[in-house]
Amino acid sequence: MLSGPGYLRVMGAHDGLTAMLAENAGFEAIWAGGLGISAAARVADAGLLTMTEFLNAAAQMRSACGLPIIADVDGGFGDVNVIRRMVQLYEQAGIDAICIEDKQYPKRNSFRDGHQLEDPGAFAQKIAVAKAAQRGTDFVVVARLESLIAGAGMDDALSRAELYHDAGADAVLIHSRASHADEIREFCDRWQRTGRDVPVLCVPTTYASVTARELGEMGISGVIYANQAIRTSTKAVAEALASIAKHDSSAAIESEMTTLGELFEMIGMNDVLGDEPWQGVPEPAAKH
Ligand code: SPV
Ligand code: MG
Repeated sequence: MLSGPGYLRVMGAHDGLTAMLAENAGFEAIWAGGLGISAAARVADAGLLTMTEFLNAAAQMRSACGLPIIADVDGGFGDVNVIRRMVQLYEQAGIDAICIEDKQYPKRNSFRDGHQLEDPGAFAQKIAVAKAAQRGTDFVVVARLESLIAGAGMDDALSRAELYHDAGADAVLIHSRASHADEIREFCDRWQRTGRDVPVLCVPTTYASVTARELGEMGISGVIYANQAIRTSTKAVAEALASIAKHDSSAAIESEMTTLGELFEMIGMNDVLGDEPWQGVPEPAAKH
């Protein structure tokens, strides 16, 4: 999935409908992101939702769109035994990839403070167990590096990346919250010099002015827009509801809303069976 030429643009979704909207907009993959899924439930992104809640959200996206799905699974929800079961459940649900991050429980969202990195060896073992647990050959395990987020530095990120790759990671995600892409560029340069042909993903939330194409030119294989969908919809809904409350009417925002016809089309209302009279079982086509 991540090993082809060029880079994937991966859109963060939090439910089936946003996954479908991402597919319609032309993205190449879905990020079933913990922040988005948590926010949609109005719960903090702090290791509070259970694995089942994360999995159900990803499975709903699976039903709603045909794109590859990379599921954010925080630190893996537990020890290596939990990791093993988690991989099997995600794979059975048709999820293409999981991304496990090297932070201790309870994790904090990467744009907050107070991070505790996992011991590198213990995390490498989680990756090895995850890879051993998959039943098919195509399932992808992404090891997410939080060294730059936790202030542990670039050397730590690179040595962990090598360790996680040796443990079987199919790809790494280098997370940065710098306001420019210098850290991403440096990581990619140094990673390429190791001679390891392993895809690198990134999340350009704070360095949003850098395009996916520019990140691709630095050596990035997957650009994840992790939270733009939930942030867009939150703002749009809040503004629309405020307008209706203020005017005691929705007339002022009619043109800003999806029409009922468009919504019906999106959710397959036109394919609902049973609205037409029973015609009997169709005759088989005549053979010549
Ligand atoms: C998420 O979308 O939940 C992520 C990415 O983990 S970030 O919020 O950028 O840490
Ligand atoms: Mg997350």
